[in-house]
Amino acid sequence: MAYRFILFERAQGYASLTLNRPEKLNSFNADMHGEIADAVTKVEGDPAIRALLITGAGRGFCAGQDLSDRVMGPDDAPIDLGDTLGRLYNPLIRRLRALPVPIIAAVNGVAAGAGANFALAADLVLAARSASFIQAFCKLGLVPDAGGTYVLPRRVGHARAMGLALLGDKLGAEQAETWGLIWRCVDDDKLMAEANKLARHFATQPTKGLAAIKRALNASWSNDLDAQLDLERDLQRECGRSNDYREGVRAFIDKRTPQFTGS
Ligand code: LHQ
Repeated sequence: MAYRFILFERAQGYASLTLNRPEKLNSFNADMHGEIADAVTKVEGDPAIRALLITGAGRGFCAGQDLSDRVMGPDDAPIDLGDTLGRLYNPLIRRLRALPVPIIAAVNGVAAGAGANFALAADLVLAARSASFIQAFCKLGLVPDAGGTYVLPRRVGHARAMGLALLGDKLGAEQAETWGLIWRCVDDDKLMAEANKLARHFATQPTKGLAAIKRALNASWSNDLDAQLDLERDLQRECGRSNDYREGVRAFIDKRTPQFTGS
């Protein structure tokens, strides 16, 4: 599939996906969703891709749904937004969450609406100091989607989640880091170097173990302790059978740097 609205590159054991409609602040349209879905399928199907880096071209990360697709005249029947979520956004968020490699979002500028929650679906969110997050939905009479109502209270607590969702104010990257919404905020000119460094690091790590960590931590939001202990047991059993576990122990004993293959 030829891409028009994203860039997708593979290098050094990881893939980079860049939202590429800078003149519209990389807002989502249906074709862009199709291209992202195709790229995610490539990541899922290629064991040589051991991390995924997501960013935006130009001055913004992503301004959410392209609203110029959504303009209605007074006599038009309402568009079924539930259908848009069910077909496009929800599968995307579910697939990112289930992707068995770490996902890094490098938020280079404003991330608004579904664009903010798309970024927050990554496993590690790095943001440029000048970047911001806006739960813009309330200004349109909508509810935070793309996982927003799930992830916000869990990361920042109920009071701050309510404030962000009901007011739709801009949250700067530094505050987002202080509140625990994102992993780290870095100087603008360091963002891509830091994000690529992280992706390169993950590409040399025990990929199956990292996937298991991602699964376990994500599952912990809805599991009780018993279920989580059982899950840890099952995942550890799988991890203990991996070549990378064998290599990690061997390298420790030999006092050398492990050479993980992701197998
Ligand atoms: C845009 C957009 C945009 C089109 C900037 N669309 N053109 C909704 C419905 C369906 C189902 C799924 O769920 C959703 C979820 C959602 O995502 S709803 C929330 C949608 N997003 C927003 O409400 C954010 C709208 N954008 C803004 O509030 C501002 O653009 C922000 C605060 C993001 C950035 O402000 P500025 O830095 O001042 O940039 P700007 O407003 O001048 O935008 C630059 C251009 O990008 C401009 O085009 P123009 O031709 O005038 O230069 C905007 O019209 C365009 N743009 N967001 N979502």
